[in-house]
Amino acid sequence: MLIGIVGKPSSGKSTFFSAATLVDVARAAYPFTTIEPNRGMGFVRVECADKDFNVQCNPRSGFCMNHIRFVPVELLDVAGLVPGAHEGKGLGNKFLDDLRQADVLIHVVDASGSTNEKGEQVESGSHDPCMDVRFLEEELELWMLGILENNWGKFARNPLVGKSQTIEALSKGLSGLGVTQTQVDAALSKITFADKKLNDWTPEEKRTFVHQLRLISKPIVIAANKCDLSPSKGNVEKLKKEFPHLLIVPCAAEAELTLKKAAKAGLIEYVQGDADFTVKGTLNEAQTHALEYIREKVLKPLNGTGVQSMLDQTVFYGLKYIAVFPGGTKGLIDSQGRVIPDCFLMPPHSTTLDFAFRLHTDFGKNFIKAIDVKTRMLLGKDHALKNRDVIEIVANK
Ligand SMILES: Nc1nc2c(ncn2[C@@H]2O[C@H](COP(=O)(O)OP(=O)(O)OP(=O)(O)O)[C@@H](O)[C@H]2O)c(=O)[nH]1
Ligand SMILES: [Mg+2]
Repeated sequence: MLIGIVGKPSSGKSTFFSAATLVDVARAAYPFTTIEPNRGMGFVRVECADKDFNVQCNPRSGFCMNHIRFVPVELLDVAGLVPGAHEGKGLGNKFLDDLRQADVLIHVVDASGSTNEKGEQVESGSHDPCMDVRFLEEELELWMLGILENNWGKFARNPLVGKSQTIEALSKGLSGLGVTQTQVDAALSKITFADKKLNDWTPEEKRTFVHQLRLISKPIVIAANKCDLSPSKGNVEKLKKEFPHLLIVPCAAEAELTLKKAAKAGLIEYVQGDADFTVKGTLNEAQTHALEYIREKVLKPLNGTGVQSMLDQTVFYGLKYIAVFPGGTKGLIDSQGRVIPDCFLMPPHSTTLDFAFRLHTDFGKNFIKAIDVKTRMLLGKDHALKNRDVIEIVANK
């Protein structure tokens, strides 16, 4: 799972990335602080299956605290995006290209309205963040359209017969975007002119198709950032009213980063995603003041900083993924004696066979049956998995 973090300059992308991953990267109040993309691991929270069996797991990756499993997800922080980026404005297309492999995009918006569309500082509350949401969708789609247009001549010239040929041709033409045939098929099912020869598609029809494909292949969720600043409250309401179809999560990335750093330094006890912290060490006056500010301005009104919640909601609510634990050959224990060492994030509608392939191609190819470890029920290859299932795969050796 790769989550791209996008938005205009100075909206707080790198701060969000750093808060989620604790990777130290350049952050500053001037546009284009980030040029080269930053990659790191964040985590999503899952109620661990070890709780159901009254055991303690030994995660191979991520960690588990009080039966809350933190499952790794990869994050990619890219350069800021300005209007006209698809034509080369700002840093141009380079960072759009960095996003090809992303499964979903978290759009970090400056909800305080204190930066303009180029990321320059303006009076707090004076810029309307709704404009940023519209422009980002537009830029992404124009970028995709550009790639489609560049390749159009290569695949649309010959008269194509039938749906499967159209899907194949469009997927080839868009292969640079990391778009799959399934996604192209799904986008075609949303448009009314899918039966028309590609050569007869009008410019408007190409744009409509690209919009549907973007919704499917690069869905966008909104992190309404800088919610510690007062104009954010009204702006979050405005954003939710203007874009009722989008997942919008208020957050304060700077506050999350401060809390995690204070916890790392042993000054406070803070579990990411929690709505409060407890002081452990001796704080000086400035530290006390900063942490109290975060408690009053962020944690109390938002019930947390929103950063962890954004990641959780992106994966489980936005993408509707489920978490599935593999059971070992000895029930919950793998061959090296570890208890429930893995947890996999699977797309919606995944079956036991999909899960077998995810564990190992050989398990998929030689699949015999699956066992629901919680109920000991036998499952066939087409059985649809649900969140927090523990599944043992039985395959021919
Ligand atoms: N008040 C407040 N400021 C924030 C918050 N998050 C980030 N900032 C500030 O916003 C400024 C820009 O942050 P960055 O993380 O560098 O922004 P960016 O989007 O990565 O910017 P580019 O790399 O230039 O595109 C910095 O001064 C941060 O301290 C927040 O939650 N609240
Ligand atoms: Mg940055």
